[in-house]
Amino acid sequence: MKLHDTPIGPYPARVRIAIAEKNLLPLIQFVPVSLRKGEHKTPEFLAKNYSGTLPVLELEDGTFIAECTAITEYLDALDGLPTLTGKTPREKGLIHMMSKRAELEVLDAISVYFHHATPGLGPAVEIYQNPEWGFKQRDKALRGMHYFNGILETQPFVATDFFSMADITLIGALIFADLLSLPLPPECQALQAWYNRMQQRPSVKNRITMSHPPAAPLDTP
Ligand code: GTS
Repeated sequence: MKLHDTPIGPYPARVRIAIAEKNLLPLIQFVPVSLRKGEHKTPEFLAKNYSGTLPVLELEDGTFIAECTAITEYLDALDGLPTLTGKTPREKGLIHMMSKRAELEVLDAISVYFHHATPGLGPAVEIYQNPEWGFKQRDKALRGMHYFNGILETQPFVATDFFSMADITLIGALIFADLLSLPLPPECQALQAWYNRMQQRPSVKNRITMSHPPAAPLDTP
């Protein structure tokens, strides 16, 4: 399979974390796409993903799957032993709901802030910006962080009692906040403690370097 992505992106990070959690790295070939050069808006790329966003998973039969949740569901189902998206109907419902909530209330809001109230990907890509909307979305994200702080005061993970796609989505949001130097509200201590814990997971820690081939062994004469 091919993953069209960019190593440092917060949305690609979500799929990279899922790949590592599911031990699927040997099956993935990474295809870099430059957002700053606008490669994701070319007709060739739009034919792969109408929305013009990363990441996109390309299957061996030429099928393209976009959207982080859809890609994660696909990868999680491959071995018939879902660990990230839930086994029971209750788990599946809760994980889907909390992942969507992390997207709507925090991650996507930070993304709008990035594209509208900061230089974003640069003038060639950001052809329309509305800073007022961007700052409103930043404030929405900060309110969302307070909501998740409350959740994490009473449970160890975002949706259930185990690590799931909902945690991955919120991790993506806080990676985006880090990239933009948008600090977590200091009173969100449970959220900060959870994030510190999540950053210790090898899947999160190694997400950027995972696409680099291992150093070649030294040639011996
Ligand atoms: N809903 C999509 C998903 O879940 O996959 C959103 C994907 C998305 O916004 N990806 C970013 C993107 O393509 C990648 S990154 O910013 O995290 O690196 N942004 C470019 C753009 O022009 O929106």
